Amino acid sequence: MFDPTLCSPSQSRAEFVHRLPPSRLGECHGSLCSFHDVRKAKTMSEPMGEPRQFSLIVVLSKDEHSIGILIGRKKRGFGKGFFNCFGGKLEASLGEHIQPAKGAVRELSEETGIVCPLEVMKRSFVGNIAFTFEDGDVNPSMKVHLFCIFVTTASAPDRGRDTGGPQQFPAHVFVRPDQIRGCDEIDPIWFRNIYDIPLDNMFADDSLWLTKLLQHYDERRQTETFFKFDAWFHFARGGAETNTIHAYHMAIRQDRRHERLTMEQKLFHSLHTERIQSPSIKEFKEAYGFVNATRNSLGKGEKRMQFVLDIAGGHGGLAALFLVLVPDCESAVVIDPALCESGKRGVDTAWKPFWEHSKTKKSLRYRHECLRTGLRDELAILEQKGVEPSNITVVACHACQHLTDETLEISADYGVNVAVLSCCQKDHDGSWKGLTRRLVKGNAALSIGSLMDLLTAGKMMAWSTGLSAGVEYSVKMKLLDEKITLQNRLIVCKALARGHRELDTKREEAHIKLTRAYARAHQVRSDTKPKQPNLKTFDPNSLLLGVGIGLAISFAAMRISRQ
Ligand code: 8OG
Repeated sequence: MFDPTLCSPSQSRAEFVHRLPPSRLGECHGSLCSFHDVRKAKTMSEPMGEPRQFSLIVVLSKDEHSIGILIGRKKRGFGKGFFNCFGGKLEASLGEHIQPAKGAVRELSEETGIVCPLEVMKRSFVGNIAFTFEDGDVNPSMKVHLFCIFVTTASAPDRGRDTGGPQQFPAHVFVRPDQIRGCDEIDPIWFRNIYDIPLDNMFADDSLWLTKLLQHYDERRQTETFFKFDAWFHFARGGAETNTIHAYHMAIRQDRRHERLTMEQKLFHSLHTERIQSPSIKEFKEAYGFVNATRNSLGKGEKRMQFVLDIAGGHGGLAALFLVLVPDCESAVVIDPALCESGKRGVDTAWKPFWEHSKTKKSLRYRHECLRTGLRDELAILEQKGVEPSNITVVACHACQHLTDETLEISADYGVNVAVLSCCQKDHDGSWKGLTRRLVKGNAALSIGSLMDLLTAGKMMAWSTGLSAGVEYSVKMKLLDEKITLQNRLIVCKALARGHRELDTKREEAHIKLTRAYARAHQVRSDTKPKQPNLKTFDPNSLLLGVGIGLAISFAAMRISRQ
């Protein structure tokens, strides 16, 4: 819990230039016990009754390069003239003692115009700060409930949104550019360079905890680690006038919960904590299984999913998960004539930050068009750009038979990889349906869905499939967890150049085996012609035996004729 770096000067590259000198910041205590010992020794009168309760909200912003902070100059009240974060006294009559986040929402809105939903504020709780004073009789003790939010200036299409971001902490709030304004109590000002904040004109404790918090987010902008702490500060007499600390203790809880979670759990949490209904949890699990099975079948490290085209992908959840889970996946395009605005927003809110912060630049695009024109056009564009067909994968989740057939057909025309999970399989001329009733194993008949999928896989394995594009397909059928969906047969077709070693070698091996088997069956050696009689190879012993038998027969015949 104790962070020793709090006691030493900042180790970071950038320094807070206006930080108060150590003589004003008091002694750091590694334990709460030793802090309280000093506090008691340095207090003229013990605080009476319950501490007064306040809210305090740190407002941050971030762009690609840095984070900024919004602070305000106090025009009146405790600490008048100081710069500070926003907040104020909790109103018990409004239920704010029970729900401090409520008070934080109210104060933030009054002092800055920023409207933060209560749920978001609750999630943004950082910890409690206890302030005690040497002259406790004049300055009663205080308990501050600290919150921290990030705000993003929303462009017109985003205005309907109030929250975003993948993790529950720190939360993001969207504001209109003209929304932030002050009030008669405080004037808000942005400090785009956090290291410039006027710490010499702020409460002394800010030089300790606020600098730590800012450094945390400045250094870890790309991660979602929490920075939570509780702190205790004991001020020397004189309160805000002397603004000097005697002793302090900070218990930092760098919550690494999210670091321990698997990627699947993080993605799930993101949907859950943002209360997103579309994509649904079922759709998430299905898409997650789809991406992993495709990745395993197409082979990792081959860049086969560099460009993904998602057919009838709706909200784009599947395409988004390819971007998140496949490091080499650079671009995903959803081709679907239907608009799914709320689902798109859900995907964006829950998962965009995961691919946005990856090392490679990635993009998700929507094309509202049917696959006949949309897919062909996208493939033609990639072809024109000189993209290798083997680096393109077309995917379709829950495609009906017709969609499956066309998706596979177009993909084979262009010689690209393709993975489909079919549903509503149809037997066009009805000739297979009857057969399924007879194809019984034990008591279980083969379903028409399974049979049609096998036939579809077979079509892709046919010698002629992909011929015009110079490829042939290595086809696998993967079964997703049937607890997620019963339509769980994923057909993954890997495009291989004709004469590709993988298929060639297998065919060659099969040919050799067959030749040997043929030779055994016909008792001929595969590498020699059928034998012709050859005197030279006659055994001399058999010759002698033959002559002997011949003589014996002649001798016996002579004796019979004499009698
Ligand atoms: O309602 P009023 O503006 O007086 O509330 C005081 C605000 O100032 C409240 O948000 C809590 C905050 N505050 C203190 N003391 C300190 C302090 O030592 N450091 C910081 N950063 N804020 C403080 O009252």
